[in-house]
Order: sequence, then C-alpha cells, then structure tokens
Amino acid sequence: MTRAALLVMFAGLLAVQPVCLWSAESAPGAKPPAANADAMRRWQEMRFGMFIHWGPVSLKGTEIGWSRGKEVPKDEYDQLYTQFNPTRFDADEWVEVAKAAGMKYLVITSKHHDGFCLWDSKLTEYDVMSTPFGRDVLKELSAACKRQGILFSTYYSICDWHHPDYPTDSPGGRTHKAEPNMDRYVAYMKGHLREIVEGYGPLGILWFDGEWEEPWTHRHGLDLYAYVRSLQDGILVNNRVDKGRRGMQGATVSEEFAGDYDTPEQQIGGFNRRRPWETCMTICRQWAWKPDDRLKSLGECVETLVQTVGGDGNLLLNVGPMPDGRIEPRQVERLKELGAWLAKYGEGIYGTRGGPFMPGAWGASTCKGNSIYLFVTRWPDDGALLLPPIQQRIVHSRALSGAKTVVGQSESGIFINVARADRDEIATVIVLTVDAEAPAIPPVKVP
Ligand code: H79
Repeated sequence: MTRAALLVMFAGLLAVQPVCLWSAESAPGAKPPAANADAMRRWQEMRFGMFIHWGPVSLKGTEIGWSRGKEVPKDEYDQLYTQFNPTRFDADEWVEVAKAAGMKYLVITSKHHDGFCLWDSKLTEYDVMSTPFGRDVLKELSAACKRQGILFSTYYSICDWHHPDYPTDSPGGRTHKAEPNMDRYVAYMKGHLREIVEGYGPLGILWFDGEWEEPWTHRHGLDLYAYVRSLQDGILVNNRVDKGRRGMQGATVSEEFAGDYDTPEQQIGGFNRRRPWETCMTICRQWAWKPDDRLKSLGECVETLVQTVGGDGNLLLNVGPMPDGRIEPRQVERLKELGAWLAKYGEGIYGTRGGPFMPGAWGASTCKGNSIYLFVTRWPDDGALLLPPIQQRIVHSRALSGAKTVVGQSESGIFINVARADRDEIATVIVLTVDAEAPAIPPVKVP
C-alpha cells in the first residue's frame, strides 16, 4: 500500500470517530453543546407534566427541601426511612392519574437535598431497599410510564446535606461536614446518574436542583452536563445543572452556562420564545405531602396552565404522595377536573407555541398552524375584549364551547365578544383562523 493510500485510510478512520461531546476541558468561555433539537421539540409539544416529590419525610408531613434539622431534628429525620412502608403504592395508578390529568411526562425526586434514594442504589444503604417497603420505586414507576406512554424523568438534587462527602449540612446548608471530599462526592453522583439512566432510561429529563450552594461551581456544572449527555445524548437537562440561574425566576443569564432550559419555580415565567422554559409549581403549598395543605382551585390550575403555555413555557405541576403510597384523593380529583378541561380545550395547549398576544390580566394566547387560540379569563367590565392589530387577516372564528362569538378586525385592532351568559366561568376559548402561519406572527403586547 502506498503512503498516500495509507494517509487516506487514516483520514477516513478519523472521520468516523464519534463526535466527542464538548467537555469541561474545552477552552474557558466556550459554549456548551446545544440541546438535542428533536427531544426539545417533542418535550415542548407536551406542554404539561407531573412533578412528584416523595420520600420518608411524607411520614412527618413537613417539607422535603428544608425541614431536616428544622421542624424535624436531624437524628429523627434520618431514621424516618426505617418506618417508610407505603404499601398502597401502585405505580400504574399514579401514571393513570397523570394521564387522566392530561399530563404527558412525569418527573420524580430520585434524591432530594435530604439524600434519600428512591431506587435500588448499589452506592448507598440510604435507599428505598433499606426501608420496610423494600421495593424499587423508580423501577416500578418507569415501567408503568413505558406501559402507558408517559415520558419518564427524574429529579436529582446536587446538594446532599446527608452525605458525609458533601460539604454542607442541615438546616438548609448552614452547617458543615467534618471531612468533606467534593471529588469523591461528584464520583458518587455520577455513579448514581449512571444507575438511573442505565437502569430506568431512556429518560426524558434529568432535572437537577440544589446547584446554588457554594461547593458547586461552573466547572462542575459543565462537566456534569457533558457526563449526562454522554450517558444518553437525547436527554434534556435543566439549567440547574450549572451556575447560570438567577433567583426563583430561574432564567439562565448567559450562554456560557450549561442547561437546556430555564426553570422558574413557584411562579410563571415571562413570555419567551427564544429560550425554552418550564414553570414548576405545587398543586398545594408544600412540595412534599402535608395534611390539609391548601389545594389550588381548578380555576387557579387552569389559569396557571394557560398563562404558562401562553408565555411559551411548559408546566410541571407537583403532587406530593402520602406516606401510604397514594396521591391524596382530593388532589386526584382536582387533577381529573383539569384533565376534563383539557379534554375539551387541549387542542389549544398541546403542540402549540405561546402568543402572538402576550399573556396578561385578560388571559393568554397560543398558536399552531393557521390557528390562534385565545384563553380569555377576565373580560373587561364594559363587555368586549380589544386586542392590538395584527397584519394577518382573520378568516374565521369560533368558540371551542360552541358559543356564538362576534369578532371584528380593523387597522386599530381586534374586537372580540361572547355574550355574558355564554362565557365559560374559567376561560372562554376562542379560535381565530388566520391567512398565515400563526407561530410566525411576531409577539404583540396587550395593554
Ligand atoms: O424541589 C423543590 C424545592 O424543594 C426545591 N426546588 C423545588 C423544585 C428548593 N429547594 N430550595 N429551594 C427550592 C429554595 C428554598 C427557599 C427557602 Fe424558604 C428559603 C427555604 C427556606 C428559606 C421560602 C421561604 C420557602 C420557605 C421559606
């Protein structure tokens, strides 16, 4: 073989090398890799998912994130697992509830800040297999999701106030471990994530949290992002993997930070079509189950959903199951009501983008194809709703409830009315058909 032929062969070999994912060793300031575009599009089309916060702390009815070392003394908190026996847990039932609510994906706390692992981990004894229950919750739930066509995902908190290698401790990360070792802790986390992705994947999302603490750095974030993508390229990773998030509004401030989407917490994100986002919000007040916690009304749930989707975000609505393994019946009932609402009006939610009319006190809008969906939650006192003008011509209009609608369009705006008696108590949904692709219409502020 000639030298030239050898060279050609060598070049060919190089060309078929798998494209190495960007790693933390790259130049500082380099941009992390983009999200898998297909996975992102599929997830955004889903628009609505179920968040689940669960663990031995449900026995106390206090918060999973910050009651260790506060409402519940540390010693007591860390022994709760010895009594955790949720014999009424039925993974298929949970997934049926999510489906009945119109949710398309599910994210469960595999490990929260309290360090307890809800799956059979070979790397710690502080897991569900050491409880009297002794069943692998992630295994049963991921299998049920697969059976029923719900995208399974896991939450994983980076901060671990229980693990001796992680530097800070409860309450709330305000005390310190005696001999922490962050490198060893990162190896432990990576081992966990491998167990989860390989054992229960493919996952929709790895939903990180607890990144704000001092031991976690931008360098750790970049490295962990690359690691997770190397486990499963099509996985989505929220922005809490890295240090770019600011406040509970949850938006990443600059492109140098890793994370595929923003995560406003307990609030609805601002209108944003450029960067994907997901609001996470509790159906009651607490993330973990609390007896007699205040439950949001159906109107509050619907309004949250339409304001979120109208801003081009997803909604991850949280339930905290009870210590016996069931989702609380009144929460199930609310979720089913929400599902019934979506069965009627979901056409304007799933597969849509937010806008063009930006959300506000009046309601919100979504769009797909030639349709604009208006969700009018508050009509003006004097009757008709007036929206700012758009260039495109409205060729047809109807209310999804079948109510008679009056729509007028002029250079000064769009006039919309439905007789008071025909308006929906929660949201009157009106579809405008326009003579163009509605998602291409630039966003319009509604005064
Ligand atoms: O998993 C859920 C929360 O447990 C977790 N993120 C979501 C997805 C979270 N952990 N910490 N935080 C959110 C922020 C904590 C804010 C707090 Fe407070 C300030 C906790 C105690 C002081 C706000 C004010 C909540 C209680 C008092």
